[in-house]
Amino acid sequence: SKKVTTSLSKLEDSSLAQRVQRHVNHGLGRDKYDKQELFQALALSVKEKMLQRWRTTRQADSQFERKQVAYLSLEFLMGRAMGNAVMNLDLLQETQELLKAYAVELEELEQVEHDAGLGNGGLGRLAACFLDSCASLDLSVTGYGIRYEYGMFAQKLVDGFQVERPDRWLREGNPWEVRVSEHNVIVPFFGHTSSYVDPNGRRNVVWLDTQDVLAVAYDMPVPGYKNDRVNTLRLWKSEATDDFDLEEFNQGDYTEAVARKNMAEQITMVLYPNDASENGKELRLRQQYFLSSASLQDLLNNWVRQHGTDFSDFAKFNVMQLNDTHPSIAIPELMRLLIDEYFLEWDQAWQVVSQTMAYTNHTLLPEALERWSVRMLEHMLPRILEIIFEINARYLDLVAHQWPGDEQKLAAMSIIEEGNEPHVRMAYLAIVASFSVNGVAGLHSKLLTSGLFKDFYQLWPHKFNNKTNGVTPRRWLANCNPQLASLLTKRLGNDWVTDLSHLNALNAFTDDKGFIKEWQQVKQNNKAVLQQLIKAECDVDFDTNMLFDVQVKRIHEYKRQLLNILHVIHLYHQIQQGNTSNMVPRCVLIGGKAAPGYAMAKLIIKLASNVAHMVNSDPSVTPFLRVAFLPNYNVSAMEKICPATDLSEQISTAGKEASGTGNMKFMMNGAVTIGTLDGANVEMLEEVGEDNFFLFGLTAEQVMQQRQDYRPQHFIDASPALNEVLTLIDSGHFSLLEPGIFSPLITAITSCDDPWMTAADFESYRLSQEHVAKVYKNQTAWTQMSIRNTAASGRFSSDVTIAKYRDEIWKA
Ligand code: DL6
Repeated sequence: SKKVTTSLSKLEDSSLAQRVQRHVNHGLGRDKYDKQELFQALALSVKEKMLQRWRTTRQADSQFERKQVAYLSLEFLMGRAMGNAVMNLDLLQETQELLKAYAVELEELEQVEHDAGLGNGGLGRLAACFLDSCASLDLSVTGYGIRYEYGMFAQKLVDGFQVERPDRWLREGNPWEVRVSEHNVIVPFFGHTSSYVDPNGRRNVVWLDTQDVLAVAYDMPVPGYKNDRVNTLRLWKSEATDDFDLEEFNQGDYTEAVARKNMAEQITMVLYPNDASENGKELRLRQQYFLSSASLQDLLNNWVRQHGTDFSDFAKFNVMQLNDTHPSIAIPELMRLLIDEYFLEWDQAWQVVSQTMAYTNHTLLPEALERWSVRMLEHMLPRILEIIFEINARYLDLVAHQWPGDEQKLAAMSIIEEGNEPHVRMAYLAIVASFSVNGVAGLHSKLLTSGLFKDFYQLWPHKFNNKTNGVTPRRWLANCNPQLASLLTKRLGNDWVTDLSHLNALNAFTDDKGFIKEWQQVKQNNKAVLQQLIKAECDVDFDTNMLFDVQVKRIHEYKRQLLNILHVIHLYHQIQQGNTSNMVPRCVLIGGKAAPGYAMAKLIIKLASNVAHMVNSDPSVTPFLRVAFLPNYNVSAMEKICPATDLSEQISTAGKEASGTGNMKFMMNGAVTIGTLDGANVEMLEEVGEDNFFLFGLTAEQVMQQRQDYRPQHFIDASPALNEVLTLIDSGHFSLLEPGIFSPLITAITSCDDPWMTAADFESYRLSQEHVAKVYKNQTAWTQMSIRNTAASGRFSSDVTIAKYRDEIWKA
């Protein structure tokens, strides 16, 4: 091992330039190479620079017996790795210098890297931000996820309709990953259970005749910011086991063997693209169990290697953070491994499980709360279902003790939802087994304890806590907005990169004319970059002198892109009427993916596209308004969008958006928010003050009250503007070739059952937008608001969030 270390450190010592040259010359073996190949050579070289640090990190973590955190998540929306790695490893200058020999800019090379789109949106990107913060805070945290062959689908627009295309992100290989077969484990599926009494009189259960799948680890390095730590993101790939193939083969059933092999490999083939509704599919459950089992076996193997099979101290050195309920099947799986494989008694095993599991909830939407049919579990994971039943029986004893004779309470709180088709409520299972349950913003956590999980809060108030989300300032400020970053560093020094509270000091410069000018110049330059992107992707001309008004996120009714479009139509109508005197010219950008099966979301995209087309093709309108729907919104697009945005749209129905994290990225980059009192908007407003935030709309409480007797027509009658807009859509003005296509949207807005209350908030939104225009006309006042937003964004660094997880949950 010493020898390996020495040769590795030699490898680290050789310059990046030498290494790139070697990869180009020997790796590619030819004189001609394209940008993709040069990118691969550079990525391999940067990875080599990390190898020694990676190894040292692993050794140090095991030697010093630090508490290890496993962050279990079905999604890690990492985006591109190059820019981040070069910055965190402090290789920027060296890289820029060496690339001169190849006559290429680093930025150009970065563009050819495929996004690692292993997530849907907020939840997956949060996991990625957390990994960066954990490494930068020198915490021993391993991310465990799935190496999907196909990540989040690529979105194309055809005649304004979303079309999904497969995302083969691994086509060119992934230079950052290392396949580590020594960590392979076997994950069982199907089969049946049987019990026997051993010579000591203990009843043991065995899970027999299983169909086994091999889990192969692919490690990705996660470098901390200039601190020598390199943590690991371990992604599991499913493969057929050799044994399995052989057995079938020997029976002469070759075709069947190959078909089964495909079944095994299917598990990690594709990411489910639903962000806010449960998937309910058998393959999804397989993915969840596969990830959970492989990761737990890995953790237990590590433990046993160092400590043997005494697990009494396990919880002292291990904690598992469950990113939503997606990996919560890990709870019965850890019970199974401890009881069936290591022969712990139930109570001992439960002690371990309930002291190591912590659960983060990311949604209040009932349609996103996972439930698995008992029937499906019984077939696919029979031993796991037995354990869930046992957990439930013991827990219900406790409930019965707390609320004697209250049968209704028992049924309401049971992990098993009875009925024609009984289901396991995964959130309840997660709460019962976890020592910590957290929401992701103050309002969200409050709504959890006062609503969705009220009974559980009564039973175990100590378990519940809030951890407001954050985003990493390395990717979302330092790396994506280099011009603003250098302006900040010039004024404040560069400690802000690791302690974002330093940005507060910007408030001292809000009256500094020179500073204001520089700030404006940076924004202009960033707008020019986005202008080019919009031209290239949408063939729409954005004008950098106009206000850039942006809403990018998954398309969902609760996020209310529809409200935004209604306002755009209102502006369009006003312009056509010649009412432009108070108008500020603006470019409206909307982007985001709809879940493939979500018809309303897809219709909203179609409306945005059609409206954009009408607006952009009317020369009397374009001096005041331009609209683009950007296809295939992803992490890399956001890196160009948030630095260039003036106005950030965070307009969800209050009480529906758990936190939001895009809102924080915009704020950090000096956009001013127009938003409702929802999710983390509430805390952003608290930080920046009402004068620097365009607030509108019903509160969460008012939304709940309104729901009792909602009359959208009342709001439509009271708002001539809304009336005009709905009439215009209804007239077919935006659907000349597709008559009636948008009527489901009108029906939704005018329905008393509209849970998103678009009509109720329209007028307040419109007035707030008028206020935006008024302020924007005074460029100095606007810039001061912009500066104050960046200044107040320190609390939304994921470093702050992770420090709280570390101190209050992980105790690491
Ligand atoms: O916590 C990260 C992110 C929040 O910022 C969003 O508000 C929330 O919608 C999102 N939740 C999901 C739902 N998935 N599930 N379950 O993506 O989490």
